[in-house]
Amino acid sequence: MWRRDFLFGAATAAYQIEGAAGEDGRLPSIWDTYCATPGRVVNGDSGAVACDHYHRWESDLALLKQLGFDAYRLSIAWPRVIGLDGQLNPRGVDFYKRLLDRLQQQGQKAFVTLYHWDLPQHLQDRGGWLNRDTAHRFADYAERIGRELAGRVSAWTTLNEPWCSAHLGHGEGRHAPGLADTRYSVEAMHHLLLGHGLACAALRSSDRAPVGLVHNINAVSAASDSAADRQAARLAHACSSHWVLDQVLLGRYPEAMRELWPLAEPPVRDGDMETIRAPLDYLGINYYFRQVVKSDGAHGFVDAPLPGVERTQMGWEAHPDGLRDLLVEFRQRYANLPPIYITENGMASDDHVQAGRVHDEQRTRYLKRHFAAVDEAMRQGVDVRGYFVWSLLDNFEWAFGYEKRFGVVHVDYQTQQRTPKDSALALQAFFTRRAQTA
Ligand code: IFM
Repeated sequence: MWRRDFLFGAATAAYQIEGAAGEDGRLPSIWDTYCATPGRVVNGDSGAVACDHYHRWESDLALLKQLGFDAYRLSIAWPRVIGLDGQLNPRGVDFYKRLLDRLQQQGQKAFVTLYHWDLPQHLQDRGGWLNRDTAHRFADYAERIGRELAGRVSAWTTLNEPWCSAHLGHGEGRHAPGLADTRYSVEAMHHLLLGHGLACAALRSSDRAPVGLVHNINAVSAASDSAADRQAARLAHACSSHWVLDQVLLGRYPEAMRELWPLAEPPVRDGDMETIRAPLDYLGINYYFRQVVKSDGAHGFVDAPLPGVERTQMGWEAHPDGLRDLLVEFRQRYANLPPIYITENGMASDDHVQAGRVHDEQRTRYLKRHFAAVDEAMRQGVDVRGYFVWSLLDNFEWAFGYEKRFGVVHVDYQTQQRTPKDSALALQAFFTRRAQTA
């Protein structure tokens, strides 16, 4: 059923796995600062050591190969590769060169993200994403690293989940830099997407690999059939899906965002929307759950979780049909929808090693059901080219620290021992069968 050129990969991100926070000239990032702020992260955890991948990358890549993935999605830590003077830091860059070379030797494709949330702290000190200049600093970084790594990358991603950077980081304070004002999230979103548009051009001038953006979406349902709840669901859906896709694919902001946050005006200047609407070679979609909402009694929405539904360790509702329905909706809404990769999908569970095994049946079931949803979307005409499980390894789950385990490979943080979970073994068996029948 899966075409042989459909890519199955695993994904990670620099801050969540690398550790080595002070090595080889890496500068502090906003997540180092956020983690060091009491009360921000569960148990006071941080990515200072994480999965120690910076020192264990060779065995981690060997495992990636052994499990049979076609591709690996990773991110580059901006503060590792660009110094205070804006020049490349060769020691940081070499780490990624070695890693990408090994992937190439192993015959696995590299999907490389430039920004998975670890903004250099010195740029935050000058306003971060609230300062328009950060978009230009991002494009400089893209241009330099694009030139340096040209030929080693199968696909570039400018930003991972700008929604989270903008809204969780600036509107709700649940992510770094920890600001909480919807006017900030609207401003940060504009500068992030401006940076994305500028970086698209910079990458294209440096390398020939396809360039895309990764957006996180979730399904949204109304808690009841009342007009107020349906209106709430319409706004929540626009906020989670269209507020990114409309800008990058249609070159305009969704009207619903003005209804939702009438006081927050994006700082658009002449020419910005054309830059933001740079054609995408592909769109990455990250999908995890459904959100059920009701009216907040005014002009907004609040969560109204359903009882009795299947949930993951995050408390997120497993709802694979939502992924299918959203993909089909996007195909109808955006005439210029590019090919899609599911760049993240997966779940957290409270996994333990018992006699050398990790029995994560819920994850295997969850993945199968989401594969089926992607297959159904493809049958309905959506051009999906690949799927990446989140995540290869258990890792630092941002404000939740290390308690939430998303890996198909278990990590013992005391010993750094890796143990493929049953879900990883099921994937491995599936990849082997697929290779035999291709
Ligand atoms: O761990 C994160 C990842 O960094 C971005 N997407 C969602 C994942 C699970 O929360």
